[in-house]
Amino acid sequence: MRYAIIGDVHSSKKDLEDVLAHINEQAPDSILVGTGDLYECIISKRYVNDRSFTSLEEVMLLPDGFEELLTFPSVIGNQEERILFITRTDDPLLEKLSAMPETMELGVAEVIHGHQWKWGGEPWSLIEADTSKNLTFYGHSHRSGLIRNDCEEKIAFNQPYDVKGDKTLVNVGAVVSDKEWVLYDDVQHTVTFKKVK
Ligand SMILES: [Mn+2]
Repeated sequence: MRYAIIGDVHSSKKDLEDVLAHINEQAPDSILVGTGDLYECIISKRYVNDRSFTSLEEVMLLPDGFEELLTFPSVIGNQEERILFITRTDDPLLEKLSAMPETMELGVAEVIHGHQWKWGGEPWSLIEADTSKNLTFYGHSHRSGLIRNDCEEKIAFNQPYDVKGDKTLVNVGAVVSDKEWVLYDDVQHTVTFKKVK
């Protein structure tokens, strides 16, 4: 089975349309899976404790037709968590957000947004990942990357990387601005980083 893994869309409809068209062209048989932060919360995290809101339009970017593109399952990101934290409404979209799981299993692999882990330093990067599988897909930093056995490797696009056996972390990059995604083949045990030209 092949999976097209995408995330950090941040409500960018145009970038998502371009990535979905690219996936449809390069791997039409693949199953779409999201790594979270599909939506952009427009309330800064500095103000989350100040007040709550009663409509989603006040707290998030929702371009016309964007929601219709989100036909695939996704784990929850920090943007969705913030939207949930500050909004009180019976809008069914809020219910959809609250049903997004923290992790998803793809056979032997796992998908998580990654904000739950320890990040920091300069440049800001992943310090420690708490994983339960040998192969984990995540996002959050908007930086495509591959960490095998705690060693970060320089990646090239369109080149399959073997992910069998080793403890592997795959950052699938961001749809917003970068138009990046990852193709995971669980029969060949490979991941291929992809980017819309
Ligand atoms: Mn994030």
